Amino acid sequence: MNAVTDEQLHEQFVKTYGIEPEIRVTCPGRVNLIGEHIDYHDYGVFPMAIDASTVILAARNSTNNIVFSNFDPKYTSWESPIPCPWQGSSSPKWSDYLLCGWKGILDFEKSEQFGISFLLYGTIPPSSGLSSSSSLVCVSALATLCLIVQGDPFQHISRENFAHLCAKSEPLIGTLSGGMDQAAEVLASEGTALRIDFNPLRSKNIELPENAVFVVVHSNTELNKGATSHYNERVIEGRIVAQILKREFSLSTPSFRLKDIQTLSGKSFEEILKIVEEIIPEELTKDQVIELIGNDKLEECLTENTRKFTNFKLRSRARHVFSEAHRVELFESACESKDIKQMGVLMNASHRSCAIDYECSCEELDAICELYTKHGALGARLTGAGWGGCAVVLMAADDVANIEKLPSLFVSKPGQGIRVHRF
Ligand code: ADP
Ligand code: NG1
Ligand code: MG
Repeated sequence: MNAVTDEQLHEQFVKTYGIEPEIRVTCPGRVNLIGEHIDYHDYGVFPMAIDASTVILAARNSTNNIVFSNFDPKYTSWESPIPCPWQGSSSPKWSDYLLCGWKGILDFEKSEQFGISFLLYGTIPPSSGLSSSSSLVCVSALATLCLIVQGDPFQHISRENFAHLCAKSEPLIGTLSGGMDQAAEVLASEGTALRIDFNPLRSKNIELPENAVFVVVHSNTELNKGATSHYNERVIEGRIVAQILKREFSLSTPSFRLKDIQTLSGKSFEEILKIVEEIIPEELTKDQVIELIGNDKLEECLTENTRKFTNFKLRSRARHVFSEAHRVELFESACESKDIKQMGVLMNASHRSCAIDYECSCEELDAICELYTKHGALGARLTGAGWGGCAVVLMAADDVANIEKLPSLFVSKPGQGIRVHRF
């Protein structure tokens, strides 16, 4: 679709609903520079917001209906009378992402349901690792909040708490996701990347070296995470590793996040990686997991829609998580000392680890990384959950001419976070 102007969107809203919009919320997508599949273990990550975004126009209506429509006709409109009984979805449609944000805010505000009209328009390539899904959740949550409270919504709830609320709401579509995407999209400031840490959620603005250019390249493949079980499988495998390590270190914490286990064990990254090689089996069947940790501990790891899994890869998954978390630390130091070569080395290592140990790449993504590396990229890696979608490539500014003829989606500079305009 061609770019749509604010005026066209406004006109479409009035035409669709016969009322004026009260609010416009704009939320960016994000590209993760490094730190993949570790946010759900509470390890720090290193994303930045991008210019591509999702926009929502919103108003209260007097019809006692919740109505969502999309400027792009390929997304069919959705409507429900209130009270709407929605509690989540296991095969999400686009409207379900909006319902996540809507429900999160109504529950938080302890608000009665009321009639609302939303019109959505998004320019983030969907299912491509640039987190279009979270931007739908966040625009919906903020629009709902702004229809309930007056003035600046971030005087009412801090940006951190709002991002946390959105992160807790998105799993209603069935993905056991971490909090990176909502945090990146809510906490970003224009011009700087972010180092985000969890539990409690906090972020630090980090300036990227001036001679570093990040290019986002689409592999022309997509994966809708909500419609497959790859992502949840990885989360569960990590939880099982955590249970085995807890037993090894005699820890009594209820947490099954690998960062908590590492912290409580007092082990360095090098030490814990060595222990993983020594004691974590490469692969186990469900029965073997039960034999090793007991049925109760396995049950703690599973959710209703992950109970069906029968085989678990463990050692290589753990190797990825601990080594990737370590790479985030090293990347931050390299970035601060403006060592872009080292940043590239770490991005390449991250891609290898995602591809080989975490098995979340695909042929097309590997080919993109190879192609750009051949043309002088310092680093290239998949971004987001993977199995399709986009790669992020680091070029030295002087070498950008080398890639002019290659397919690229956009050159990315750190963009701003979610924002609201009241008409
Ligand atoms: P991503 O990596 O982009 O977050 P997900 O698989 O998590 O990918 O989410 C993609 C889903 O988000 C799509 O299948 C669609 O339901 C929804 N989505 C993304 N962009 C839009 C849009 N502009 N309009 C409607 N729905 C969208
Ligand atoms: P994408 O691919 O943008 O949906 C997902 C998760 C993140 C994180 C990354 C992998 C959601 C909402 N987001 O991102 O939490 O785990 O994969 O690093 O599921
Ligand atoms: Mg997503």
